[in-house]
Amino acid sequence: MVTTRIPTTPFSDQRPGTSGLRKKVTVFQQPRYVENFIQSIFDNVEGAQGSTLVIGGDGRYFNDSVVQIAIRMAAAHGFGRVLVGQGGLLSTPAASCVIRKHKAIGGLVLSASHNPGGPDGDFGIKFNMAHGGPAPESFTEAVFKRASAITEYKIVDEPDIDLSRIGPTKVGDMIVEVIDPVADYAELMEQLVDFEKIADLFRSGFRMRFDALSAITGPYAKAILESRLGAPAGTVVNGEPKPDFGGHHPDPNPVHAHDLMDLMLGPDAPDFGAASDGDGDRNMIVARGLFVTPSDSLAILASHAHLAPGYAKGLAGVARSMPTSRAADRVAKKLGINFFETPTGWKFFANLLDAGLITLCGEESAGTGSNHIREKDGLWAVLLWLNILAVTKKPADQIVREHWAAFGRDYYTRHDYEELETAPANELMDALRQKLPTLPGQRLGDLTVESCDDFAYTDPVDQSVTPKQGIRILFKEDARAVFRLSGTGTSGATLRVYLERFEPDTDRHDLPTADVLAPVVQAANEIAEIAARTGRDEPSVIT
Ligand code: VG1
Ligand code: CO
Repeated sequence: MVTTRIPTTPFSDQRPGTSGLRKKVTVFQQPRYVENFIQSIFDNVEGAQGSTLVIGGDGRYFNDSVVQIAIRMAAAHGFGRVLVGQGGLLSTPAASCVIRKHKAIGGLVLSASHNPGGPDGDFGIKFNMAHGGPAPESFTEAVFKRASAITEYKIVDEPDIDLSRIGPTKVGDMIVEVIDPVADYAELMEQLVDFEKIADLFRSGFRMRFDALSAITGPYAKAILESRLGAPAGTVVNGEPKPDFGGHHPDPNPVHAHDLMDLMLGPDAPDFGAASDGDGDRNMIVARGLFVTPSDSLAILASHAHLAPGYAKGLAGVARSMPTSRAADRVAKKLGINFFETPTGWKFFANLLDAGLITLCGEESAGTGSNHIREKDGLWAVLLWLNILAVTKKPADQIVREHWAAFGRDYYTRHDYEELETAPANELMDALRQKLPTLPGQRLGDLTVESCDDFAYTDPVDQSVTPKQGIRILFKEDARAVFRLSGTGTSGATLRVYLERFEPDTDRHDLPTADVLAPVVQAANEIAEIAARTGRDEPSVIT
């Protein structure tokens, strides 16, 4: 085996964001760009010698090239074994599952998740730790520091391996095992949800559509829903992963998954609809005639999880990201279990899960998960819903309405202003911060500001403090507006404005969301001077 040390110079932009390093494919295609970043990760992995590393991605354009580079670099770095999904594929939750099950030291997850793919789209690289979850900020900052001063990387001079054949081969002294990307994951799902009951549900004539948006979940959903649980062939649509996601924007929300929305709101709607994102960690749930907001879905899963075998003993606690609606808080309160509010991004849940403080967690951006792995998990959420539907024998929309009747409804929407110029977007946030002391007591339309802050999080396990995680404005009328800048975008800045209002009155649970939230939208726009500072009258996407 010939290990070569290649001299290199740093790139200044290799700082990981909310979920790994995400850039345009063309940025990653610069010579040495991928190698620099992977070397900077490996240089921060303690105990790499002889250990197991997991590699896999969502199959987007450039995935296969980076898998081969990563394998050659892993061999040069002294890893003992690499587990790689067949075809270089592993969904993000499956990667987390494989890392944990095979006691790997960590994994390289190649994905830009919900961002579009293809030669003009996005690519990403993320490192997950031995617990299966995204690396904490202390690690990603160390990677950035290393990448900013890197002088060489190591790689072995070996040919590409055949990723299509399951089984072991050698690259230098290192064993590479090409594994079935679905098997370990499917086995884990079987322990958590009642496959028998769900199979009975399908046998009884229950019909659903799962839209994989031509991304990674197709093979997983077909293997589990159609082959194992007996859902009719054709239940999974857009089930072949494609390098450009067939032109789909693989973000499962009512705007980008509009085909599913049209079906579920139309006359031929099946009983249940679901979709997942590029790398399989997000889920969208649609009842017949009713989109279930991810915030509601988290709350509903929390209050019904005990109906599934994996959660029959009840939950230790629930956590949600700060911008997620407060629906889950009410469930936690009623159940008398722990509750935590974390910054955006899955990495903040890992400590709480590891410490056994929570069992379920979720984000408004369609991420839901549990202590079974350390990533959010799209198909798992769908299966847990199916388990609940199979046990309660109620239609999904009835479950949602009964939840609202019991706990009240949190009307919720998110306005995204994409591809803003970076400077004015930062100025908008700075100006908001400056204004905070003057806001309490201010009246905007019918709303009065009760309190506001710049969210800072102290991790209850390791006491690490993460400041400046978004501006929260709470109104006396039980409404809330949250502002933050995205950490996953790849061009300019994206301003996210999260808007919600609580409605306890059952008679007011069937109003159009946009109408209920109009005063909150108005107040938020005014406070942040959005139109004046961004030059935009309307958000780019409303979900
Ligand atoms: C977005 C979401 C966040 C999610 C992150 C990664 O981050 O808001 O909730 O955890 O994407 O999801 P941001 O910083 O752009 O708001 V995934 O499925 O793209 O890995
Ligand atoms: Co994702």
